[in-house]
Amino acid sequence: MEELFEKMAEALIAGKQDEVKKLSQDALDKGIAAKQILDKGLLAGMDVVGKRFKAGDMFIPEVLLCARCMHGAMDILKPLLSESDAAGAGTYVIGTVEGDLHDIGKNLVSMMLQGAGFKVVDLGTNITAAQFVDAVKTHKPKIIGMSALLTTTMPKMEQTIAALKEAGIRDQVKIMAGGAPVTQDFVDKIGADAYGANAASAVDKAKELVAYTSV
Ligand code: B1M
Repeated sequence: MEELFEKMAEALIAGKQDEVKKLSQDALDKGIAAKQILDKGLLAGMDVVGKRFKAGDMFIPEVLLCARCMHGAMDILKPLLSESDAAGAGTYVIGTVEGDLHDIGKNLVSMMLQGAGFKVVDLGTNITAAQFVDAVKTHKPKIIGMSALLTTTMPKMEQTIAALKEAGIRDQVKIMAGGAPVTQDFVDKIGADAYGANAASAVDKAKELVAYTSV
């Protein structure tokens, strides 16, 4: 069984979408639980991908291929996983802020978070402060993540935090911000809880925030 998990992780790291899907189906046919396939095969592979990406040994196109492998296999596994199992790390609401249509980085972060076991609610792009507030009320996430690629849309992050405060729900959620022009200093200044410099570090920070809120 371990050999099958290893093959699955290796195929995922190599970005072989059909093979990952086939190996996942083979494992199910052998009676292996979907949760085990997710944890020991797919997430084990994504963990390596995250580490290599962070170390600069893998690049965005390769990471996107791995994320696609994950998605392909998840299509088979999702119906067999209970919601609580699939979202072991908690719910994460993500979106690109108002006025900003860039979504490649956000999508990458979103896929990596799913790979790490978060249930991701992706609001899309051009998301207003009011939409973030509504999403927190509706989905009750542990974390919300805002992405901005334009210097002109960065202030929307601070406005969103102000709107959450005004709605009285700031303390119910951790807030993460990222995107090319965003820095740790900026994140500190606007009062967010964590800065994600890239997709891999966003996942690490999200895990830390969840561990912190679970204590
Ligand atoms: Co735009 N654009 N763009 N663009 N674009 C930039 C951002 C720009 C730097 C290009 C430049 O001038 N050199 C510039 C911004 C300048 C500034 O504000 N200082 C710019 C501009 C000006 C514009 C327009 C205004 C151009 C125009 O119309 N005159 C316009 C704005 C549209 C709008 O949003 N309202 C525009 C449009 C576009 C396209 C539609 C053509 C396209 C977007 C397509 C899409 O996203 N679907 C586009 C692109 C592709 C870019 C560049 C070339 C690439 C961005 C990208 O996807 N990078 C970009 C130049 C550049 O960055 N080199 C540029 C790859 C991506 C994986 O990286 O998004 O940084 P990134 O995400 C990283 C991290 O930042 C982090 O993790 C990701 C993975 O490591 N991260 C997070 C991101 N979000 C995170 C959230 C987190 C944590 C980490 O927690 C929640």
